[in-house]
Amino acid sequence: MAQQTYKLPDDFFFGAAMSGPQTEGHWRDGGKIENLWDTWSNLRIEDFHNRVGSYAGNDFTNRRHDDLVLLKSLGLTSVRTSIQWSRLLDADGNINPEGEKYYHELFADAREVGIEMFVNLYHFDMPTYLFKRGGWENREVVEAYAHYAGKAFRAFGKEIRYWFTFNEPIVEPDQRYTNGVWYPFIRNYARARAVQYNISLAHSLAVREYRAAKQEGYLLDDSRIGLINCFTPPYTRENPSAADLEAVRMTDGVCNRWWLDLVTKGELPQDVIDTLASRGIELPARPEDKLILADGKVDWLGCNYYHPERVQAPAQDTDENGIPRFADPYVWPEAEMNKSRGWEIYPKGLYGFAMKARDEYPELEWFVSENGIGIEREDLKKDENGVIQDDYRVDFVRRHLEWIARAIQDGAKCRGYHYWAVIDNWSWANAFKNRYGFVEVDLEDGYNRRPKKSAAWLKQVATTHVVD
Ligand code: BGP
Repeated sequence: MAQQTYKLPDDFFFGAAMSGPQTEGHWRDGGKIENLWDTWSNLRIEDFHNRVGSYAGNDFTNRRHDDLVLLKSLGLTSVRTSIQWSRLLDADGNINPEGEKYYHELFADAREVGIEMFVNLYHFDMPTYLFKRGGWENREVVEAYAHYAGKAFRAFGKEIRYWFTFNEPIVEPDQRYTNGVWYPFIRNYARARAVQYNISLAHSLAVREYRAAKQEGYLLDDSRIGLINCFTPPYTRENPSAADLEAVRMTDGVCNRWWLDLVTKGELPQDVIDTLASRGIELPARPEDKLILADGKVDWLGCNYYHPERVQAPAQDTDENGIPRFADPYVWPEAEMNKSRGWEIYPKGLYGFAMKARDEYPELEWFVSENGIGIEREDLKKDENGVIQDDYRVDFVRRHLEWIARAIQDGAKCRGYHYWAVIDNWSWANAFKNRYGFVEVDLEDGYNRRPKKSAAWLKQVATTHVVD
């Protein structure tokens, strides 16, 4: 695309995304119980030494006021983080007073600084004791989540305007139950879909709790509830076969339409459920579930976008572990890659999602809830003053914002942009090696913050809404 200047709307909000487990630290303080990352997953991180992982986060709890001031000074007006279930509630499901106090203080800091906090309730961080009872495969855990959501709405309802039930609910079924990448490293497609189904119920029950709490006067009148997922239209090869298009339908159905239908229509896509059933994958549905899912409609949506999905017809019906395959990855010969992360860079994919939302879900308002580029060993890219020279970050974000601006011109109801993660934090993939920030966190220097070269550009765009 030829470089030209784009203007984002004046009321388009610009901010930062982060999560509780990736930033807070203080994993055993203030009555916090353990979650999955605390208990197991951090053990896989090399160079552990209590400096990385959820144990220390990025030292946000100690620095939160200064961090919010820093974000504000970069022209940002909103920040999304998550409440940690394992900090807010104890193992009996009661409010942990110190946890509640922590979040009241955080939200008060944000108000004082002039930052609007967006709050998400779940960022892959199930309390360990609930995971031991079966996690998302157990209906009691689904109900425990709804109970937790109800407590959070009632505790902070007068302080928070923008609420989200889940971040990327498709990722836990995939990473924990299909790909075997995250604890408990399972490879079982049917169990993954059962988890996905139960998370859909959990989302819907939480929305039900939200509406009830609103009616009871616990929430701000203009508050909103939403869901955040990673969305992208899947692309296939040129001149696709019928089987390639079928791979597109199922990839889109499981990853995108599943959630889009849930949050706009209060139902799940029947064609997807039928195809799963035809391969022997039955969801753990009960007669009362239709009414629960019907309550899953939201006020708006967050779209996390990092890379496109490229798929083709699967070479075999099942993989070597007997897992049914509906699609194989397709490597586009012209793909531009972020080699650090192994993700394709394709800014136009955001435009693709925007047009899909405009055409197929015309009432739906949404915003870009995460987008960013993670690079390893950025410390090798410092100039003589110790400032990381990250021109690639400017290039990445500018190109994505251009496609957002074009989508808005073409009628997309996109209301804002949150960059992941303006201040470096630890990554599920590889701890602190993979850095996303416009601001460096120096692990060798007490977690000190130091703006990278790109920070000046971010400030310019966030304050003017002019992308050039
Ligand atoms: C998203 C998650 C974030 C963040 C980001 C970057 O899927 O919502 O929590 O981690 O991806 O991914 P990674 O840290 O694996 O590089």
